Amino acid sequence: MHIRLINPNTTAGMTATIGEAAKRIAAPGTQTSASNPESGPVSIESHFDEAISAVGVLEEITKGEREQVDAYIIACFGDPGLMAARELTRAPVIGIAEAAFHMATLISTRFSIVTTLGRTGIIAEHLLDNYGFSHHCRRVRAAEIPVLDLEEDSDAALVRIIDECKRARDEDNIGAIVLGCGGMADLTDTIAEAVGLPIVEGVTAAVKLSEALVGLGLGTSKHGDLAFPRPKTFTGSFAALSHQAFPLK
Ligand code: 5HY
Repeated sequence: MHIRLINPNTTAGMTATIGEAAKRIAAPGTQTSASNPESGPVSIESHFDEAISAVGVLEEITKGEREQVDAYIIACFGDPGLMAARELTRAPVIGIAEAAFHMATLISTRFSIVTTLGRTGIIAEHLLDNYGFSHHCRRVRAAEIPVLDLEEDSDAALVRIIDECKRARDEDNIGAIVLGCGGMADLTDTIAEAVGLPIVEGVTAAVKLSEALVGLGLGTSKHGDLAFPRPKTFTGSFAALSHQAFPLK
């Protein structure tokens, strides 16, 4: 099976970090590849960034459909464009936030999230509500680091993330911690060692869930709201999307 990881921001270094973490955890026989859109924000730290990045995600899904990809992972903790992406394909599409929430509730009664900037915490809260995990999550915390510090000032960023994880461990009465950024995909073992709690990271969680779904022969349902979009005219800079024939394969 071929799993495509889509980093919705346009920072190639972070795409590589995400791709390497996936390759390390993938089962023998699972091919993984990682891509990011050409156009969009270098990091996603707001609702605006998310909205723009979602279009890039959909372009990457469209490319993947022409390469016979078997499953897609949206590797940004806001799961940008997830539902729209599921409309474009029969393959499973998994967001790293959703994957991490599912895995965390399988190993703990309550978990906390440690993300990058406090201002994006509300995005995680909306997802918890939307996916029905709010009552499992004690707190959405932030290390107050810009996303690109994970690439550009990673040692200092790691110290702040570990400190916030320790505060969550000592104050939140939890059994596990969810890491709130795709750019943290290579930090799981180091943080788990330092904090002494199960650390759930979305990229690797989503790889394992993708393998399970494809292994079960399960894909995105085309009955109901995730059916292929109805072909129609798109105008202006989206004109090329007009009257696409689905499936795109
Ligand atoms: C992410 N931003 O996973 C989110 C993290 C965040 O560019 N990749 C990003 O802070 O919401």
